[in-house]
Amino acid sequence: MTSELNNTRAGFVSIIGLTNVGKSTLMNALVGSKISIVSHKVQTTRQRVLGIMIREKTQIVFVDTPGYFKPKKRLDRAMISSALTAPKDGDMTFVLVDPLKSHFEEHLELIEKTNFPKGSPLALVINKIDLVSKPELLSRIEAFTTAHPFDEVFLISALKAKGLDDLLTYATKTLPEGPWLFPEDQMTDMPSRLLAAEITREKVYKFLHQELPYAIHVETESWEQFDNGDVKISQIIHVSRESQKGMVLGKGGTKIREIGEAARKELSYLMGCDVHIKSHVRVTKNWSENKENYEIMGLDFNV
Ligand SMILES: Nc1nc2c(ncn2[C@@H]2O[C@H](COP(=O)(O)OP(=O)(O)OP(=O)(O)O)[C@@H](O)[C@H]2O)c(=O)[nH]1
Ligand SMILES: [Mg+2]
Repeated sequence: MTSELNNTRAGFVSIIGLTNVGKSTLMNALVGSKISIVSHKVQTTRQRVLGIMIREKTQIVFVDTPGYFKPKKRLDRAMISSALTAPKDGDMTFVLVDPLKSHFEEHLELIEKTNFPKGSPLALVINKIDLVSKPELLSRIEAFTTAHPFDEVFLISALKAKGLDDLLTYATKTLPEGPWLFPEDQMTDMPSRLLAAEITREKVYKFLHQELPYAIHVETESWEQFDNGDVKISQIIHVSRESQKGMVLGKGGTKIREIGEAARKELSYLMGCDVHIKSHVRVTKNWSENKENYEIMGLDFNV
């Protein structure tokens, strides 16, 4: 394996921040592939997602995390606990903030609650700079850097791929020396069944504009691989109430067909083969109280 090269570096870079600041968009842009799902709504990412890349002799393992918000339910607590403990297990942290919103106090609360390992590099990454004016941006930088000592400050737009090279150069040079941690062609540790479920969940969010999606859980029920490489996937879209079932199905099943088609296209592209998806909608009360679902997502059921 090439990791036996001399002078290699490797490590984990946790990306943390409030919900909806663009953490998953950033990780996908850095790695150059869609690994973590993205939506315009809050609380999209539910578990840690690894995005692995190699630059020069450094293997950078980005850890996308669920966004920070005020937890109410068991799933919320599990998501936030997973996010807040990520930096402790990592070598470097990017704290991603959105300068647009008046979320200054919440950003600070997040930084206070996070268990940063002593001595590990901490970078403030201001995202969505395409949406703010220069004076506004300058006043935000001053406020954040006064509130907390960051080792570096970066200004980026994950969506427009601006400023990403500086971030990669920083990680490449700063991660500790050591052998690579994953095979050189591995891009994530997410099992294909979970990735397929995540892609469908993203399409549900995209095609349903109502408030309901946060009650949704997608499960890959079966996965068949044929000799010619084609894959046939059967999925269940769990909703919590009967009324939500109709919304996901749409009139005459139009909505679920639209969702399935979009998921099929994207998965076919990502996997480089023909994918067939059959989706069903099922009312499952309290899916978020089922311990097994947490295990699949790598979340702690009892926090
Ligand atoms: N204009 C602009 N929008 C962005 C940028 N980065 C992300 N977004 C948008 O912000 C929204 C949220 O992006 P996500 O990547 O899902 O945010 P997140 O922080 O992962 O959200 P959670 O997983 O819910 O915590 C999406 O609509 C993105 O397209 C950016 O640089 N500029
Ligand atoms: Mg996310």
